[in-house]
Amino acid sequence: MHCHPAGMSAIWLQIGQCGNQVGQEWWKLVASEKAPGSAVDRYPFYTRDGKLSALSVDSEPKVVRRLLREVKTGSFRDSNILVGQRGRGNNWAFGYHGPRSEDENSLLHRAMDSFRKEVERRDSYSGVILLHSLSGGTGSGLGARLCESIREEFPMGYILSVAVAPHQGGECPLQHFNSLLCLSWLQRYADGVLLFHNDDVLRRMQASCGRKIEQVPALEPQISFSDMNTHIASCLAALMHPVRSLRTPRGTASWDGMLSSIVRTLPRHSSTGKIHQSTAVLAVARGSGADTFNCSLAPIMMKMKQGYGCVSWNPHPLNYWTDPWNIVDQTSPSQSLTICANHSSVSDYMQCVLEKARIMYDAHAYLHWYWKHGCEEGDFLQAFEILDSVVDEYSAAGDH
Ligand SMILES: Nc1nc2c(ncn2[C@@H]2O[C@H](COP(=O)(O)OP(=O)(O)OP(=O)(O)O)[C@@H](O)[C@H]2O)c(=O)[nH]1
Ligand SMILES: [Mg+2]
Repeated sequence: MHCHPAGMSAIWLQIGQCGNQVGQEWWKLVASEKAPGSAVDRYPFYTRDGKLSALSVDSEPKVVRRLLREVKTGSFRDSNILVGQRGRGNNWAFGYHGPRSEDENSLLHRAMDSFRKEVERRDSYSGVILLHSLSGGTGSGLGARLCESIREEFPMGYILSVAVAPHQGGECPLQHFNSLLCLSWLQRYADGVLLFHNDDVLRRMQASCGRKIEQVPALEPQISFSDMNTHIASCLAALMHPVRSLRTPRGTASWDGMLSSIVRTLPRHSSTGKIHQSTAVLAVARGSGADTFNCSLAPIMMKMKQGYGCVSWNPHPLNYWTDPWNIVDQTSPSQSLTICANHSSVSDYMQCVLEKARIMYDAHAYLHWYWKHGCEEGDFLQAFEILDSVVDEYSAAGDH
């Protein structure tokens, strides 16, 4: 039986430096020769003529140029590569509205034209997966604009955003405004957001190589962006690569142990002491012992329900997929367990964005950069309101 995760016949749209660099690792992983060979598995990521189902958009050429060198030559369709002349200077407004002098030939219009053609190239269009950062001018601003335009033009297709949140330590003062605006746009126009927080990604990778967090200041990570992107790409692959629930020879996977170590890293409660909860959880088990996951299902499900604090009003909060092939580690017999949860701890991050953005907004700091590129007060007020209500909803998640 084939399950149909988000990847099926979807278009991958990578935007800005971060989006393209994460995309680079993603395509290296799923388009590699070692990836499972059957045409069915490769199908969702390619169109019939063998090109990747992907568009690459950036306001400046250098990152995309590198992408084209790194991913197998000819796998991207030339007309799906869309670059501009200069970056958007970490400014959401500049990314969203573009340079004033631009007209129908703008990056936005060119990207939408290519997107439309990519939709027409397939029998059925199911949706789009956006890869982008929440804080770069292009990734957040043009990302938000493309999300909005795609929703308007293809209202029935789903939109999943894979968004990367910046290091909290502060790389750029505009990041809080950009994240605020981008998150509020995603809340309005996307169906779902898979959030990767750069601090979390770094922390998890450091934990897995046994290094101490204190030794690595956020701005000079010994772990490079490229390492972090490989990690993000494997999480995505573990979640979105097609799965088959087939019977396989028994492995010796310790699902219980893997689950325990994942649950241990979850934040238990918010800064105000409220216990975090999940409205829904998806677990994907891959590898040679995947069928033993099904065998030990009841205790694992119980543990997952408790560990993730599943809300009582959802009668079926847990979902699981299994696959005998472990896309994440193709070198040896191995197992992986990946969990995707709608967990209220994400509201801690949003709360932090709201607080920092509010302080800057009240002090009128940096706002002239946003007015200059076409933003209005109403954009900010609406964004504050939307994000406030998301935080409130998470905080009331268990109360129904
Ligand atoms: N995980 C990860 N984060 C990245 C990467 N590149 C940039 N970032 C993060 O993305 C944010 C900056 O956004 P970029 O994607 O570089 O910006 P952009 O979309 O190209 O927009 P402009 O350059 O402002 O036009 C910062 O928070 C960085 O930490 C990357 O390769 N991996
Ligand atoms: Mg850039």
